[in-house]
Amino acid sequence: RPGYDAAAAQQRWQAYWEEHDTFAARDDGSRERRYMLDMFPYPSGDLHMGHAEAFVMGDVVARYWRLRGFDVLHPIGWDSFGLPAENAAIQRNTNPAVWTYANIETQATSFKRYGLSFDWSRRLHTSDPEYYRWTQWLFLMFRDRGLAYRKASFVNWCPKDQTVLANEQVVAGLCERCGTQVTKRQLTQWYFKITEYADRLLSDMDQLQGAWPDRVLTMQKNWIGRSEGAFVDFTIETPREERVVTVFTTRPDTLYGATFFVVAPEAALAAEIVTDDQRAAFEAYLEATNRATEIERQSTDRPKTGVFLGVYATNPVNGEKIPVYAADYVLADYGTGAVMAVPAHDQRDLDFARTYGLDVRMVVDTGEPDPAETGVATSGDGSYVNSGQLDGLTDKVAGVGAIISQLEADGVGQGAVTFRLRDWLLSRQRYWGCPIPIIHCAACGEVPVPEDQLPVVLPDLRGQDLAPKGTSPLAAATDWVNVDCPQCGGPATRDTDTMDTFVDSSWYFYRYCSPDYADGPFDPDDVRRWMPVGQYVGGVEHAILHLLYMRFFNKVLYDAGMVDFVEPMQRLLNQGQVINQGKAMSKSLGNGVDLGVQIDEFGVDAIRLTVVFAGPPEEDIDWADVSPGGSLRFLHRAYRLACDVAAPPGVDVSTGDPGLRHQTHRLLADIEQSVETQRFNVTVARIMELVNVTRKVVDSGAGAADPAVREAAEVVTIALSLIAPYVAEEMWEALGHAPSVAQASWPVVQETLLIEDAVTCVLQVQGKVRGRLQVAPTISEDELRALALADEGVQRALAGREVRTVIVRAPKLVSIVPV
Ligand code: ANZ
Ligand code: ZN
Repeated sequence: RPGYDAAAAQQRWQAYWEEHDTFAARDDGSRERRYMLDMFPYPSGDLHMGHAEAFVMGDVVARYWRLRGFDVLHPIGWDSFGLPAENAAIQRNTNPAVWTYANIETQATSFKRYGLSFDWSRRLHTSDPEYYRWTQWLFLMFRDRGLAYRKASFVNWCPKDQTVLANEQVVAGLCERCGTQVTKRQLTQWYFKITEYADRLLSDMDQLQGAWPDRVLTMQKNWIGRSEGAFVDFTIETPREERVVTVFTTRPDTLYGATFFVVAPEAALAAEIVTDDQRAAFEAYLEATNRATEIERQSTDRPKTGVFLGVYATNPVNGEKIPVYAADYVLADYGTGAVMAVPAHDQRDLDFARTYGLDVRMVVDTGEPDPAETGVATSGDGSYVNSGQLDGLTDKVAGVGAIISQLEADGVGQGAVTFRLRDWLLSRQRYWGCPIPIIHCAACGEVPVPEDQLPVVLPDLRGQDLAPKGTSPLAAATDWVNVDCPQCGGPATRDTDTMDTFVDSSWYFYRYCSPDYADGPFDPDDVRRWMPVGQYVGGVEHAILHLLYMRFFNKVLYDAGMVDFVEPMQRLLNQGQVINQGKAMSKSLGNGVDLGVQIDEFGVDAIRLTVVFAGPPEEDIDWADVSPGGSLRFLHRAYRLACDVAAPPGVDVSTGDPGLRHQTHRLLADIEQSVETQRFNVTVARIMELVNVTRKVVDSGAGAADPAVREAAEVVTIALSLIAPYVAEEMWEALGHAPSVAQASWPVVQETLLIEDAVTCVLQVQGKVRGRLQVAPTISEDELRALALADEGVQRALAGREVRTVIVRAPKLVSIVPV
C-alpha cells in the first residue's frame, strides 16, 4: 500500500501553518510561558546539514512545550553583520547588503520548508537600522557606565582580513575566520570592560551547574582564569634611577627561591630600564618578539629565549640582587608584565635558567630529586628550606599565608587575585558592521551621538572599494565622516570603526520579546514575562565568545535595572556536528552532503527523523552511518497505521486490548521522559516500538477496530509531530481530527496502566459491568477496593447512592451493591 506523499504534505502544511499563524507565540496571560531560543544564524549561503541538526533539536523542544500547554516563544532572526558577508561581497563585487539580504531570504525559505515552528512575526536582522540603532544605544549606555573606553595597545591583527581580532578569535595563532597567521599591531581601539565582571561571571556559574554542559562551564572558567597569589614589590636600579617594579605571583611562598627576574619585552618597562650596552641586543630581540603570536609564546615546548637588560632587581625579603631579563615567555598584558623567576619550582623558569646558566635554588623540599639536576621543576607541597622564617612549615597554605603577612607588614606586597580574562576589544576596521556612535572633536574630545540622532546609519558605499586596507573603509566616505560636533558645533569627524558582531548577538534575545518596541532596546515588561530563556540551543564553538559575552551583557543590564535576572539562559544544549565518513564535511575532501538534495530525495520528515535518531543530540552524526531511506520507510509505516485505525475518534479506549494499552502507556512514559531529558534519539526508538506493537494487534487479535489501536495511533501521531511534523499532520487528519496536530494536547500517562503483567479487574455495580481497571496481580484487597470506589464509571453508576456492600475478589473482580 502507498505511504504518504512527502512533497505534497510539505507544501500543504507549510501553507496551512503560515496562513493560521500556528506557531505565533500566544501570550494572553493565562498560561505559563516558555522561551525556546536557537542561536541565530549567519546568512552565509543556504542552510546546511549543521543547521538541520541544530535547529531540529530546538524545534522538538518548542513543539513539545506547546503540546504540554505552555505559551511558547520560538523566534528566529539573523546575525547579519560581519566579515563573511563583507568578504563574499568583495569577491563577488557586490554590496554586502545585497548579498546578505539575498541569503537571508534563501535561508528563510529553507527554514520554512524544514518545518521549524518559528514565530515569524518576530524576525529580526542585526544589520537593520531599526535593530542596530539599539546596539548603538547600548554601546552609549555602557560608555555612560564607564564600561566602554578607548586605549592604544597592541592588538591581534589578521593581515589577510586586515582587521583586528579579539583574543577569542585567535585560534592556535590563526585567524578564526580565514586561518591566516595572526600578527600584532598597535592601534587605538574601543574596549568593553568585561574584566570588571570577571568575578561575577565566575561565581554566577553556580546557577548554571547541571543546566549547561560541563565542558562549556570549564572552558569559561579557564578563560576567565582566576588566580590567587600576591603582588610583590622588587626594586630595580637602572643607570638613571631606582624604580619599584611589582610582580604577580601565585607562589609568593617561593620568594626565597627567586634567582632572576623577567619582564615582557614589549612592556614599556623593558625599554626604560635597559642599559645602553644592552640596548641594541634588546631591540633586536623585541623585533623578533613582535613577530611571534601569544600562543607560540606560551607554548611550553618552545625553546626559551631572552636577553639580559644589564640591570638587577632587589628581592624585598632577603635583599638579594638578581639579574633582570626580557623574555617572550612573559606576556605584557598579564599580571604586571613582570615575574620573579623561581626555576626550582616553575618549569618555564627552569628551562630558561638552564639555557642561560642561571642559579636554581630549591626552597620547597617535596622529597623529589633536585630540579637543578633533573631539569624537572617541582611544584607540590613540602617543607620549606632556605626560606628564612618559612623554614619548618610544611604546607603551601601556611607558607603562602605567612609570606603574605610578612610582605604586608613590611609594606612590600599584598595578597591579590588576578584574572586571565582581558577586556573585550570591539573595534573593527571594516565596513559591514554597526557604526560606533561617537564623534571626535578637536575641542571636545569624544562626543556621543545624541540619542535622537540614532541610528548612525552606515553610508551606502555601493560601487566603492571595500577591500581591506588597514583603516576602516568608512574613513573614505568623507561626506559621512565629516560632521558638526554635537557639543560645540565645530568641525568634527565620526568614529570610522564598526563594532565586533558579537556585540550585535549579545542582546538579540531580548529584542525578540518585543521586536517593534520603539522606546528602548526592549520592553522591560515583555522581557520580564518571557525571560530568562528556558532552553538555548547552539554550537559549542561559542563557549568563550558569544556565551560569555551575552552573560556579561546581561549583568550590565541587570545593574542598569533593565532586567531582573542574573543569568539569561537557564539551560544550554550544544548539538553535535554532522560529519561524513568520520570527517568534517569540506569542499577539499569532497565529502559534503547537501541538505537540499537530501530533502528532495527523502523529504523533510525523513531527514529530521534521521538527524534526531542518529544519537544523543550532543554527539556528532556521521552521515555515512545513517539511513534516511530507513527513516522514510518507518514514516510510511506509521502513516499506514493511522490510516488503518477503524475505531471512531473519541471512542472509549478503556475497553481496548489491555496488553496494547499497557504497552502504549509504558512507551508514552518513556517518550515523555526521554524528551524531558533531551534523549531525543530514545524518543524515536520508543515511537518505533509503539508502531510495531500496534501493528501486531491490528494484524491479529481484535484488529483495527480495537479502541486501544486508536489510542496507540494517536500517541504515535502526537509524539511523532515533534520530530516529523508533516507526516504527523497527515496522520492526525487520517485519524479524523481537525487540523492541526500542533494544537493537540500531550497525552496523559495513566499510571495504573504502567504495571507490568497487569490483570484486568472487572468492576460491577449491582451485577452490571461499570468499568475495568488494570491492576497488579498482587494488589491488596484494600487498595483494590479504594481504586474501584474512585473509578469514574462506578461513581456514575452509583449516582450519589451510599454503598452497602463491597465484595472484593482481588485481583479480578470488585462487586458493589448500593443501598
Ligand atoms: C613565581 C612562581 C613560582 C610562579 C612558582 C609560579 C610557580 P597563573 O596561575 O596562570 O595566574 N606569571 C605572572 N605574570 C606572568 C606574565 N605576564 N607572563 C607569564 N607568566 C607570568 O600564573 C601565575 C604565575 O605565572 C606567576 O606565579 C608567575 O610565575 C607567572 F613556583 O611567580 B609565578
Ligand atoms: Zn566639539
